[in-house]
Amino acid sequence: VIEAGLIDGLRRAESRALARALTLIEEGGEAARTLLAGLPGAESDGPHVIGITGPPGAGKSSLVEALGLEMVRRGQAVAVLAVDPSSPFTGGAILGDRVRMTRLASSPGCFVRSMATRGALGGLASAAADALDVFAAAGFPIVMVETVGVGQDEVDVMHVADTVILALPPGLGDDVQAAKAGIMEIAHIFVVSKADLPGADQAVAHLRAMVELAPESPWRPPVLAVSAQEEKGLRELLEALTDHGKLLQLEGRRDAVRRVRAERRIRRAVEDLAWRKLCSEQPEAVGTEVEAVSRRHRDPYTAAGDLLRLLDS
Ligand SMILES: Nc1nc2c(ncn2[C@@H]2O[C@H](COP(=O)(O)OP(=O)(O)OP(=O)(O)O)[C@@H](O)[C@H]2O)c(=O)[nH]1
Ligand SMILES: [Mg+2]
Repeated sequence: VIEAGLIDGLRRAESRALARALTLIEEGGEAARTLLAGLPGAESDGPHVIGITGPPGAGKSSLVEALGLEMVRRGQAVAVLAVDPSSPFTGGAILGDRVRMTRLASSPGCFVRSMATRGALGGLASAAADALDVFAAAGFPIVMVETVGVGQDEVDVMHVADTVILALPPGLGDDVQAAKAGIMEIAHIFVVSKADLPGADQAVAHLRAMVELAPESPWRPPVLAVSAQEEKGLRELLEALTDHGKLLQLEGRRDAVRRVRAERRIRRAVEDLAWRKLCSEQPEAVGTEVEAVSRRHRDPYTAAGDLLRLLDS
């Protein structure tokens, strides 16, 4: 189902092959699965995956581009995936405008792509994880994944990252809680973005006080002030990223994270495949159970148990 030469193109990190592969991933379905099954096995540890999240307009894309350009200056190739759950109906064009990383996108060896939603089941988090397999096959040492931090879907997307940066602009004050609690918990680095604006120092102090409250752990999330516009604080942020990357290499942490991630992906695939199989092979049984549960004649767990038994036969 997939074009000859696509996998070879990916191995060589050709932009056209990458774009094509990510379109297939985005659409989901048979072609995506064929592609994923045909990707070469891991020869290295895979990329350091850096997640960047935060409220709408927090300056995430600007931060990703500034960081990416700094990495390029240091001789590293970077891939960026901007995942946008908020506009499943807009398609590519508007998204393309929002992801203004033109300087990074045109840097040699770099690749920038936005991804809206996935046609098939599985959701954004699955699509993001699948996309990372493509970037790994292309040999990128660093992949940055941007998503707006507003809901559970986005927290799920951030689970694909080794290191999560939460970007919060000054002026949020006590509304830091506006950022989803779940995202605060998975952040490894807090960035006060747009630090050239007034109120950055207070925001840093506020976040530091909050981080102090967290229980003792091998990694205490640093709080850094960064201005993408004035290119300030980027060096410190890169250092923090490197430090966190090193910590992950210690004591097989990376392997443990990888196992958790693999389990999550398989679990989602099992759920999807089982559900799809039921809907295509046993539509009447599914319909009967939906009716019974909606009328509270049955509970969903009994219904699920009965439907799963149908899969065995
Ligand atoms: N003053 C200042 N403005 C910035 C900085 N970084 C970004 N901005 C501005 O903030 C606005 C949003 O920036 P983006 O980088 O698109 O923010 P985003 O978080 O990616 O936005 P969404 O993806 O739409 O949620 C733009 O108008 C930027 O010019 C900064 O360091 N300082
Ligand atoms: Mg953005």
